[in-house]
Amino acid sequence: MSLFDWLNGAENEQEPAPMVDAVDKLALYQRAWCPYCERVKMVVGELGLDITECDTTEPDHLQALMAGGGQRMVPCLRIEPEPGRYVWLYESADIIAYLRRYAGANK
Ligand SMILES: N[C@@H](CCC(=O)N[C@@H](CS)C(=O)NCC(=O)O)C(=O)O
Repeated sequence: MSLFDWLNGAENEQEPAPMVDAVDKLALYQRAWCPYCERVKMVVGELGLDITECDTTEPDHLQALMAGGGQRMVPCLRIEPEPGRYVWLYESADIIAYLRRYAGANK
């Protein structure tokens, strides 16, 4: 990183999650009574996205989330940029930003 980048706070930038070209490459891990999940699901509805939802009160889904993402926290968006490779995106605000970017790129 150059001094210029460092002075501009580049060390705080996170690598953006990879974009996909189809909604079947996304899955939303969530559960009922989670306000952060509801926030994401409202945006999913607003954007008209038909995203698979995985309920983490089901043991198989919880196990997949913990094994893949490393935390049990929901919501988490599972992104499959290449067959069999998964990126797990936590944080409702980051998920919403990603979904808006996805909807803009896949009109
Ligand atoms: N900052 C996170 C907060 C998410 C959060 O706190 N989710 C709760 C459920 S509402 C959770 O999964 N907590 C951890 C746990 O239950 O193990 C976000 O905005 O997504």
